[in-house]
Amino acid sequence: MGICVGLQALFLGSEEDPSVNGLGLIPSHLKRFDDSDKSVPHIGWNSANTSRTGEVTSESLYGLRPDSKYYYVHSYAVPYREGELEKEGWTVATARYGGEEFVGAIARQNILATQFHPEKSGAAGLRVLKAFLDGTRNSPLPSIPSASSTKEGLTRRVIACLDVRTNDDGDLVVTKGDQYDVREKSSAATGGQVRNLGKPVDMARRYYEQGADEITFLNITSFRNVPVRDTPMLEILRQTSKTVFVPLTIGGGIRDTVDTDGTQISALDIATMYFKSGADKVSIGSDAVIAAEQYWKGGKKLSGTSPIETISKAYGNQAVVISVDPRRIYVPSPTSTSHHTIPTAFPGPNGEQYCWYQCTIKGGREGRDLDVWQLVTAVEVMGAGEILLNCIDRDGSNRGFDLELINDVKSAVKIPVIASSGAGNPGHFGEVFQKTSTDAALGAGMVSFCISFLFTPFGGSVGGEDT
Ligand code: 1PR
Repeated sequence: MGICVGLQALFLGSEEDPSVNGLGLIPSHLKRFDDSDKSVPHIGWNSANTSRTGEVTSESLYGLRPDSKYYYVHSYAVPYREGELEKEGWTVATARYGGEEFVGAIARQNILATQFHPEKSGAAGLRVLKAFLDGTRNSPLPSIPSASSTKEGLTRRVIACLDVRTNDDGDLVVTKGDQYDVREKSSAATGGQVRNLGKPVDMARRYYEQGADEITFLNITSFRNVPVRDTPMLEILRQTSKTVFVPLTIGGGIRDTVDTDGTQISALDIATMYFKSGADKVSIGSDAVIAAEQYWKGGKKLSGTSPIETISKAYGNQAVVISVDPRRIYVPSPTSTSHHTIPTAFPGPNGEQYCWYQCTIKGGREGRDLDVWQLVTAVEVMGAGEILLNCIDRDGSNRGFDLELINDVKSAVKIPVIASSGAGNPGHFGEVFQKTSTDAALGAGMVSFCISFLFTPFGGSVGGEDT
């Protein structure tokens, strides 16, 4: 059974590296998705439909269902051409992305290969793995899916985020900031303590079971005074990946580090430890800002040594997320600053009609002379695969996402963007999906209080299983 690159290796070759031949078992090549009309990589939940032309099918190939969605994360795909592979004896399930139809899964005799990740596709994906292991190639569909439930195309992801840090007793807890301030203000009993929403592994499992499309852990304070290899986040990932079968992203502290015994550990080595512990993506915040500053100061030259470049070179750009922590800076006119400004419908305290977004590092504690447009365009060139677009002004506010910021960043890059900060109710997710072209939306504060909204059919995905 081949998964993702395991499917790709069965073909003759790929545009990704024309000098490297595939095994040549299947007579076709892979090509890069066209990014003129959509984000690339293709990240998220899409179909794997053997009844491609929409005719109703009563049989399932290895547990695949036309009304289920499966998790894909790739930039190269096998274009589907009717009959080309079937005449070689292959059964093909396809998906569509923008105007392109491509091979989602393919089977012949004792071979099954999937472009999507069944191990990260929730219940729908686990069903495919079980069918393969049981040798159940064909089985009757439990119920004939309705045409509406087999809606083609990529759905938009709803991501549950857990900000994780040690509390003052040294326990690792899920916390939540209000404009990045995670300490309780309320009663004298809890005043000043780190807000404690619960245990990371338990909460991640609950979010998965209730339908989250992805889980993101942000380690908002690097774990001091412990050897890197004992970092509690590694154990959290190992435990979480035993019960959560959707993609896991880990951020916080992905940087070149000096261990407690003085040894140098590279960002790539830290990322490798996280990947080996169960992470699918790593998120880089502060060091991405530093690398982008050097990129612009150095005349847009790549150093080849930034964490973004080294990790995406080793693991692919789809494994690297850039977490952006911007805050609004109001200006009376675009000529008031050299930074990339936008007109805003929400004037500043002195009636300013324009603003720019200042990048920050260290969890918002330090503002930098770099704007979000400079950051996201630089990291895209360095090989980042996705942008996690937070917003300090909206963080924990329950006032909804900063739609102006999201649209501005979406116009600047081709890689997927995750809208983040401000979600206070399900309607905010509907609003960001309807008023921006964001590829995904993330919630932290509200998700910990009412995740069941994930089943609200507002265009967000319903995870690997239609409910
Ligand atoms: O700089 O590479 O070590 O990464 C640090 C990471 O930790 C960054 O991703 C940074 O955003 C995050 N971080 C650092 N300090 C805080 C804090 O809150 N004091 N979290 C923090 C920032 C961003 C999201 C947040 C969303 C959704 N929080 O995690 O949850 O804004 O908010 P919502 O509750 O409104 O939905 P590095």
